[in-house]
Amino acid sequence: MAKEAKLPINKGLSKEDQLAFYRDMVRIRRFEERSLRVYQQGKIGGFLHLYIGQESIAVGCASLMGEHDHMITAYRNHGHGLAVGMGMNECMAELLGKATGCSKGKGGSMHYFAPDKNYWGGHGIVGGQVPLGTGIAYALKYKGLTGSCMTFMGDGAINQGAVHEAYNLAALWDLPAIFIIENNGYSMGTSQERSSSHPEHGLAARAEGYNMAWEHVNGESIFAIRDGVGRAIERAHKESKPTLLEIHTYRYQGHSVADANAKKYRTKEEIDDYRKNHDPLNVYRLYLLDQKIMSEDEMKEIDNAAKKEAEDAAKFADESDFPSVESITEDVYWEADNPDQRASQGRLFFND
Ligand SMILES: Cc1ncc(C[n+]2csc(CCOP(=O)(O)OP(=O)(O)O)c2C)c(N)n1
Repeated sequence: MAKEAKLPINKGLSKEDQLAFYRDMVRIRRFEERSLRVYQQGKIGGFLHLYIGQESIAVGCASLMGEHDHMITAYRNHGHGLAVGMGMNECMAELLGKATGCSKGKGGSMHYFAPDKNYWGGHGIVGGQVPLGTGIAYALKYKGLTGSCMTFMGDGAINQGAVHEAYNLAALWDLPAIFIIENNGYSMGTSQERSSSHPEHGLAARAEGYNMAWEHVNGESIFAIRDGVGRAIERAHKESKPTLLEIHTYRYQGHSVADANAKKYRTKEEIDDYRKNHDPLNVYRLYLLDQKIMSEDEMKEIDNAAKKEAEDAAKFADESDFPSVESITEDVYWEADNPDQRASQGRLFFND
């Protein structure tokens, strides 16, 4: 890990930068742990897909975002939302379906959105976000902006047809698209080995078929993530070319918290090994201590603050109101809510 910290993009990081990465990862973990308890109290309807174990990816990627860099992801979307700066209150309230939630309580766990932070959610159809992310990259190029769109997907999404149509167009049209496979080894209860046919070089090597650059990245190291993603952002900004990254990671919880078989398709030894030896938060924590960048006391302080923030958010969400019945038809079509800005064929976004 110490060696990886010296990777080019991580040179010259200040103590504040490194502390912020740690704080952001801890905030995601404590938020998720608190939301699991809220779920167990029966206050969350529908699904809850936890990101615990993958925090380094969202935080590493968000730490590299500039003015015109965007993010879009699938349903395991809490980590990315918090990493780009969404507040715990609006995130927790959304889980409970409250009007104070980021999607006014109408989206729930799978549909966090913060367009003001270049964060385009939160999508439940496996692979459905990939053509959308490619469209954002297209819009950037169309508008002549120097930016990129990071589109996250699970290893299960890689076999969805629309994903490959999007890869093809991104490569064909030289779009500043960054496709990030968060390979946590399983799609629901099926291991990647049993669901994906792939060449010797894994899922990322499928990019070869599209003449697209690709890389494998070690997801347990935030520095390795920043390094690989940094290169992809540079390629997008300077050459307007896409990249496919396969970041190797793990999730400790089941597919969703309603996954009763979470411990059946993976051995206890496998889960314990990841927790003990490959946990991105712990690996980073040990690095910060070893390099004397942070003390145990500073870490405790960050941890306590994150726990309190999550506790306060749970209270805020609990005390918030549900959306009114009258509001059920709002936020379905932009044009219905904004008759004065009527547009056709989606040209509104491209015209502004
Ligand atoms: C088109 C489509 N097919 C099936 C599903 C049901 N489904 C939801 S999640 C999932 C597995 C996806 O696994 P992966 O992409 O590896 O993501 P992970 O949950 O591991 O982060 C499936 C099959 C769906 N939501 N959409």
